[in-house]
Amino acid sequence: MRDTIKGQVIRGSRNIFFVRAEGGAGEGKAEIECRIKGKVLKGVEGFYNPLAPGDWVSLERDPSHPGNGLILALEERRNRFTRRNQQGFDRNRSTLPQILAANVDALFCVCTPASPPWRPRFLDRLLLQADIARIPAWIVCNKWDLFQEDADVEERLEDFRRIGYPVIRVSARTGEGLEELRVAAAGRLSALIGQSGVGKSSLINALLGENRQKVGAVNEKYDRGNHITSMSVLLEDPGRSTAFIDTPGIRRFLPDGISSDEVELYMREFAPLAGKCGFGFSCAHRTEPGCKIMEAVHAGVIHEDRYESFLRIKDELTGKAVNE
Ligand SMILES: Nc1nc2c(ncn2[C@@H]2O[C@H](COP(=O)(O)OP(=O)(O)O)[C@@H](O)[C@H]2O)c(=O)[nH]1
Ligand SMILES: [Mg+2]
Ligand SMILES: [Zn+2]
Repeated sequence: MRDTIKGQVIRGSRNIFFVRAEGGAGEGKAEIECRIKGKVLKGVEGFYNPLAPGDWVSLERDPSHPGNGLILALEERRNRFTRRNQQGFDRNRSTLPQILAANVDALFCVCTPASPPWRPRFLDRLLLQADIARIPAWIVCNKWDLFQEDADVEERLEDFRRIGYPVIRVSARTGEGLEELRVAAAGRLSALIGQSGVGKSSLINALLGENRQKVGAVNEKYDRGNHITSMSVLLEDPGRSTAFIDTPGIRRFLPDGISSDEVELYMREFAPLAGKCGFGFSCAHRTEPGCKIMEAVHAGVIHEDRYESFLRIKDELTGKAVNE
């Protein structure tokens, strides 16, 4: 290893990270086990984990552990996808957000029409976070082989498409729709995010053409998760042009990085109406006369379910309600 080299974080926990970097004279890229030099990394205070897959860092040889590295600094991030998932979140028990992926080109929000059940409100939250982080998001509706006539699924998928999120219906099992997903992923670093059991790891295996990630059973309790992936991990195709970050299954999701009165600035079909209500920015969008957001709901410009998500998220961010 040269004095100081650069590498990309592939996986890690709170204090041990695997970084892919030039391994030394003519060795090519290698995964180096690293620790943070001096234990604290500048500029990443306030998070549960200082580094996530996708991050670029500089490192040097660890003098006390030959073959290992010491991380010196984090290169500036292009973006980061974070989550808060603690139950009973409130101002006093506020917990540190976790960084799930960094420097990604695309976010694939994976959902299912069934098994686990269709949960569009959860998608609303993932998409909101994608927009907060300014990461282009796709909806990937996996297990399409299990789809049976379901007006709610069709209607909500159509509404997501209408407000500007591309929707891909796919089956990791039958291969249906996989080509469309492959095209969307080509040449990019994409993070797959969604509840446990929706098939994130199965999709990555299907796209990479080999079983790189463990696949779990869908837990009958659905909200428990199978805990096969507890940390994010970056996986690349052999050509190294296309890569994926597999993320841990998420049960609850509270948007990170905005306050309760900013939700209307980030939910994309609400944003053009923010501040336009009769009471301007002080409108709570619940009962106020001249509320442009409620008018848009009545006119069908904002879907009722999205409005319901909007109100719940606002409540949760003020600590009034517990995450669903
Ligand atoms: N029917 C069906 N089952 C699938 C599909 N994709 C994944 N599964 C199954 O769903 C379960 C969970 O998959 P997994 O990839 O571990 O989900 P993850 O938790 O999101 O990574 C496994 O039993 C998979 O075999 C699909 O397209 N159709
Ligand atoms: Mg998985
Ligand atoms: Zn209003």
